[in-house]
Amino acid sequence: MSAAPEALTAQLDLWRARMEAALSRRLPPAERLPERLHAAMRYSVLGGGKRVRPILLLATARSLGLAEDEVEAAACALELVHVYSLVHDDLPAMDDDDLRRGRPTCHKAYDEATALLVGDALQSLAFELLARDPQLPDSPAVRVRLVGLLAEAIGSVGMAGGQAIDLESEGRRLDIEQVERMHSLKTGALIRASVMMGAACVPDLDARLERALAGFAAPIGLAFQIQDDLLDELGDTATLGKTAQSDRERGKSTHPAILGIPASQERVRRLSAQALESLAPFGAKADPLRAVADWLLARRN
Ligand code: GRG
Repeated sequence: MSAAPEALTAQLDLWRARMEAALSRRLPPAERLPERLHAAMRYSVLGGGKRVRPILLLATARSLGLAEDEVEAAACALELVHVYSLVHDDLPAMDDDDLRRGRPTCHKAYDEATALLVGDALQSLAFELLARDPQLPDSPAVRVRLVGLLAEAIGSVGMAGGQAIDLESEGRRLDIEQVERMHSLKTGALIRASVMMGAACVPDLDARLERALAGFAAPIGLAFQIQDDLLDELGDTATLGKTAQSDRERGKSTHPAILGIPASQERVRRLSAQALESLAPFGAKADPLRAVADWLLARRN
């Protein structure tokens, strides 16, 4: 069902190059006042990261027959809010990390106040793009749907809420249902939005296809986070580009900590199968999404 590995690698490289250029064009130039803030925004966003969320949106768009140009600004908005969350998460008040994407974290390369402002400004820019970017479909209804989906995904009933639960539960033992609920907010909500924002760009999308995409996105979001926790446990800092074994050191409740490695890997396999089953109504049209799902769950960083 999925693309050959070389074809997929070439496609991922093309999508990443497209996103690098698209993000660079939409970020304020480093020479523009206030220069230090703009330089720190560009430092944090450009030149790294897998671009998972934009790639999920681009693959969804392809499966729905949309042109990539039409969704490029929405893909940028997703990456901007994701980078905002990483920059804030790395701060001493949260996870206190020195390394991100193989480089010093934003507050190490600049300073803590700048890192706070970088996160704030990236979040604002994301919503400005959804409201105003000329490349998005010229429909106020589509733009309002996109704003609503992204806002809900990252607020207190989405990513920020999941992060709050994660911080509150450090050093406490959660059961596996509580961990999965936390993950579905902290990571899953933005992954789900990446797919559903593609769906939102199609006016009058068939309800069966919309349900199929929602049924794909939820298990993929959870499987992605479990895979991330497995990589944290099994990977090394150089390959990951961030500090390995950090969850264990912080006493975090994760799938590997609670269930062990083999059962966590089995959970990823089951969630992945559930996600792929959900795409059945698309037939071969959803092959781009199937290929991206395979890549996400076989990744090494
Ligand atoms: C600060 C509101 C707020 C939220 C922070 C994203 C996040 C929530 C915390 C980062 C720590 C973490 C492990 C989150 C889980 C999500 C995740 C797997 C993030 C890393 O995403 P990747 O692998 O990173 O897509 P790259 O660098 O490739 O973009």
